[in-house]
Amino acid sequence: MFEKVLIANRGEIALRIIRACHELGVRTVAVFSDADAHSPHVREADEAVNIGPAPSRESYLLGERIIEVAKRYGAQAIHPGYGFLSEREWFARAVRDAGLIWVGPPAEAIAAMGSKTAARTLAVANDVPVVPGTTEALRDVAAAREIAKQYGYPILLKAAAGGGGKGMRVVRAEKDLESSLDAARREAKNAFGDDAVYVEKYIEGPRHVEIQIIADQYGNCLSLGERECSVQRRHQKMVEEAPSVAVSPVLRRAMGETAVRAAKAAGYVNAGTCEFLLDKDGRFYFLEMNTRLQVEHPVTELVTGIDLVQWQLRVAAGEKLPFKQDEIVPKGWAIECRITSEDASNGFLPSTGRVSYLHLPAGPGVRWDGGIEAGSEIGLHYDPMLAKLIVWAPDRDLAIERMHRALLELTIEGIETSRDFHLRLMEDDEFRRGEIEIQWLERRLDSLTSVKPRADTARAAAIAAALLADRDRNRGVVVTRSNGSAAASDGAWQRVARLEGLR
Ligand code: MV4
Repeated sequence: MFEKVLIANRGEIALRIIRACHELGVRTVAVFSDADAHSPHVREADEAVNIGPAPSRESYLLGERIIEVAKRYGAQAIHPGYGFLSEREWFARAVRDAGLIWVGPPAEAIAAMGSKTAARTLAVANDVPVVPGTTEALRDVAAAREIAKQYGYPILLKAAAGGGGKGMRVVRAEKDLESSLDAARREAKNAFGDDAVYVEKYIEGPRHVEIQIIADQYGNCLSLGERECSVQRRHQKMVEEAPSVAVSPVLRRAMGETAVRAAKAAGYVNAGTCEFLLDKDGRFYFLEMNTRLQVEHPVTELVTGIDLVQWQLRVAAGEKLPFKQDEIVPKGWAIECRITSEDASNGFLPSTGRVSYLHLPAGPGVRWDGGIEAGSEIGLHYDPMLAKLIVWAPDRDLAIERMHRALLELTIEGIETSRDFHLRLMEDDEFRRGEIEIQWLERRLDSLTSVKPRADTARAAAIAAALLADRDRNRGVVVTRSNGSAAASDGAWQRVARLEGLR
């Protein structure tokens, strides 16, 4: 195992990696920008080095500077986390060329999966099912018309260089083809500097299900099962779970074998994820591969018992995976809510300021992967994700109840967060029935964000106000100890109000 690892990231994922390192007896070097001088990851690491001003381009994206720091401080390896430099082929190569170990896939595997059309071509060549369609760029509208006729409407125009839904247009009828093609080309050109667009059959109402894989350097590659990631808004995931209600053991095995085949075809080593669309009839289609550790990795850890970050470090250090595919069976249910500094009731407007008070949930089956503490300044330089709240329980219903309970325990003051929005989500009947697909959240958004005050809300607010006023008068708070039956008839609002007031 390494003696020292540099973590080229910040926030919750930097802390997550520091914790894995320390459990393995590995010393850690953090890097930080001026904005993060007082951040928890800087304090928790054994050493920390300032690499520049707040903007990422002048700090966390300065690969050469980070490699210099690693060498100067005697780190043998670099873990990139997610985002920032994690999927930059040139950085993976530069780390290797500097004589350091890259805790991630080989630069060649990043390249093989980097272009969406290259990944699609690789998939087709290896019997990995993809959505029916072409891969070559469309020449003109006439060609588009021919291909659309062949596959039948609706079709989806996609940017060849694409990602994140940019340069994507659904076309439902031939009369809209020309204008949609122009629009997709324009958007692709603006976003990627390449106006190549190709055609896929449009899949209606699919789920986004992804398979976590991990591979060692000796040709062993395992599927760690699926994550259900359909609850997303504008391509930002909000809730993830493992397993998926839509995946049977038979389907899990088929998708797992497919993901492993795709990974092996790319010469993959380390942790990675194959993204699929899963349609209403249980057919799955490979979309792309994420060649990094993902935000939502904890739900997989909780249902498999496998510490993904530790195993990333172990396989990077040359260890062999000791698991057999047959032994990897998901146990129970895990759910993750991404806690962001966004005001859901105001169009998810980013919120900034100082975290003036923070109370974290705890108790059975609760995990908090956070990057903030009381006093943290939340600005606009980085991603609004502050933390992940993750729960495990024996089944899905219990996991939803547990997440609801944990969210009620969570208090973040000083900034707006997505906490209340997640509470409403956990209460939603369709979500509770597992009736979710990639468009579900955006359809449901209005009813989730404009919560009509219930009849007893004003009364609950009055109770809270009275309790707070009482506290502020410094007379001590009079707690009426409610017995079980009284608490049940109180209703949820009163219980919340009482709790908030007493805090
Ligand atoms: C699709 C699709 C439906 N049919 N392809 C969006 C981003 C990208 N990487 C792939 N995406 C999609 N491709 C076909 N043929 C629907 C989406 C899609 C989506 C996919 C995964 C997660 C969220 C999504 C949200 C909107 C659309």
